[in-house]
Amino acid sequence: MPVMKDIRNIVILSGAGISAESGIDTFRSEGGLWERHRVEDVATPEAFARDPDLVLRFYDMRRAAIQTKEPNAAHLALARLDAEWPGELLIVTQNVDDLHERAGAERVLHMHGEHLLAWCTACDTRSPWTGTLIERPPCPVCGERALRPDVVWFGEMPYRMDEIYAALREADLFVSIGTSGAVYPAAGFVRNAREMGAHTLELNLEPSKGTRWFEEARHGPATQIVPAWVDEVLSAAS
Ligand code: BV8
Repeated sequence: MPVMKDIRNIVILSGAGISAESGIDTFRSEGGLWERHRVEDVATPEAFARDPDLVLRFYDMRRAAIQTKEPNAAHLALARLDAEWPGELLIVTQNVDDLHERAGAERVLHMHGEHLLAWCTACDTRSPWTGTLIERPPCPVCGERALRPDVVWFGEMPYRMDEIYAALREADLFVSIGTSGAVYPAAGFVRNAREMGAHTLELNLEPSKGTRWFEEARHGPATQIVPAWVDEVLSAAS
């Protein structure tokens, strides 16, 4: 860990691994989502065009599931860091659950969208959504029956990329938590950060696909290694 007095701006990237101990399926771990569903069948625009019912049921099931889960110690530790860190901090999450927010974090950016939003393809507005979409409910804004999950599928542009790259340019510390490094552009952020001189740290259950790009790596369950790291950062900064 670098000398913390030199650290002012922190960018954190989180993935499914931070929510695993809350009971939310990851994608590529043993028994993960992609073992039971082919990505091409449920997480692409082509899949939605080909079989909308299959895709809507897949997201209806996951939207309902996350509402039965609770944030874990890793989410709570990041929320504490968000509240107490004196410098810039941005939690860029690839996750579409709301556990960072329910833990109390505020500076959260969902680059792949959110389960709890429905996107109207007729009027292009987004509405909070906790129910199902399979019955083709009317858009709360325009009334059209044209709602889809507000989730970024493969082949679609992730959200707020300009803000993310701007934060990476300013970062003194980039921390990746619970992600396999399998999907771009998120998997490339560590290299953007390094090129700009940031220190890079991987916190994951095991080495990710991109672990060689990180100056430092700590491996173990997020509920153990993330609170320990947050304690270290906040005590070094005080
Ligand atoms: C885009 C929302 C253009 C949906 C998701 C060929 C080469 C390179 C790239 C491509 C290529 N062909 C196509 C591409 C682009 C493609 C891509 O990267 N494909 C991959 C498969 C090769 N990417 C896209 O299409 C993206 N869009 O590129 O647009 C563009 C380009 C540049 C700039 C702008 C635009 C859009 C991708 C978004 C897809 N949507 N999610 C949904 O949720 O249903 S992706 C989904 O998988 C996640 O959001 C996440 O991003 C990704 C990886 O998942 P992880 O979060 O990492 O989870 P995973 O299960 O994989 O890993 C869990 C990790 O946690 C593991 O390492 C495990 O060890 C660890 N873990 C487990 N338990 C714990 C733990 N760690 C700690 N504690 C624990 N207890």
